[in-house]
Amino acid sequence: MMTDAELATPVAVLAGGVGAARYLNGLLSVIDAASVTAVVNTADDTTLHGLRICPDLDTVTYTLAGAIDPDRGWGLAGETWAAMEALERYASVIPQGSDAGVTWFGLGDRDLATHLYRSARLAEGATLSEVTAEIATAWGLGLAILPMSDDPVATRLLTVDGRDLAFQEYFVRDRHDVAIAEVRVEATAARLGDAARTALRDAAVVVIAPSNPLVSIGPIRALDGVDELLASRRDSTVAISPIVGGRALKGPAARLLDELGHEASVVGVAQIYRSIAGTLVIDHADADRAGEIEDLGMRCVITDTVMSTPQIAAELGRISLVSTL
Ligand code: FO1
Repeated sequence: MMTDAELATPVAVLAGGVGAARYLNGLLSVIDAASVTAVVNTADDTTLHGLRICPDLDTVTYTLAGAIDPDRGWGLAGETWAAMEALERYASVIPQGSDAGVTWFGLGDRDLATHLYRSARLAEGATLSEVTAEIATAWGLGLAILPMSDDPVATRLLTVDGRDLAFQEYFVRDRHDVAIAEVRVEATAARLGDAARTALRDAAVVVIAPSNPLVSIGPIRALDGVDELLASRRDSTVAISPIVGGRALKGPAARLLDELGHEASVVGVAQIYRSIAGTLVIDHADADRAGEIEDLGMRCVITDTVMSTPQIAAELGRISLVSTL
């Protein structure tokens, strides 16, 4: 592990789910967890079975605890599904219009414990920040994992055929296999958390993780003051492109960029981030686009960004901290 003197710390990371979790895992192998704050998207959150479910927070927590299912990228490894299977009994009696008994969103038996705990604590009046910290501690984690806000925020997607979908209806139920005309972040009354604001202000480096720029990082940016704060420290803010060779490694980022009028490439990502990040990290596969990124006024760093091994993730973590020095 390198010392903080060799790498810029403390670090604040804007995070979505799987890509951010893998990046953070690499980062934690090169610097001390105590100098890392993850500010995590909560606009994918949903309430099912009366339980509050925070997919990106849980993906980050489970990944860093070494407990994530490595193939799915969400939920716990070695999971069992007895509760979901038992719910099928009620499928034939669910009244029209009821949200009860949903099984298209898979909640594993042990994962359910996290949602039970979170929901009970929220019902007692705890904030999402407090509960998230408790869950991270229970999983033995030393970094600060912060929900972007303690207030409800919801991403909604308007389909080309006129339907208005909640994020998980789009992502999981419809398997993001539907054309989108508009992404809306409902965040009117939501505030960036105080600890998150302090971390983003005081970090030596802010890293925008390789997450979906529109539906993972977009909702964090939609909170009042976030873009202004990042723009004011643009030279020490670095983004990592989640698009490699015109494709997203996971999820619908490339398709969504295209549908919403952006170029599905590292140059399209640069256009989205150029006002808030001075540096863009891209993969070797896109080296031929570096000049166009620099023409947009960003520094461009080329490395391996496909985190197929812990060593590559660690090197990406290290490079992101030296790229703004
Ligand atoms: N993703 C799926 O594709 N199918 C699921 O059934 C599913 C369940 C699920 C349960 C808990 C959780 O924390 C995440 C879950 N995810 C599931 C992943 C998740 O909803 C998405 O990957 C994110 O929201 C996108 O970042």
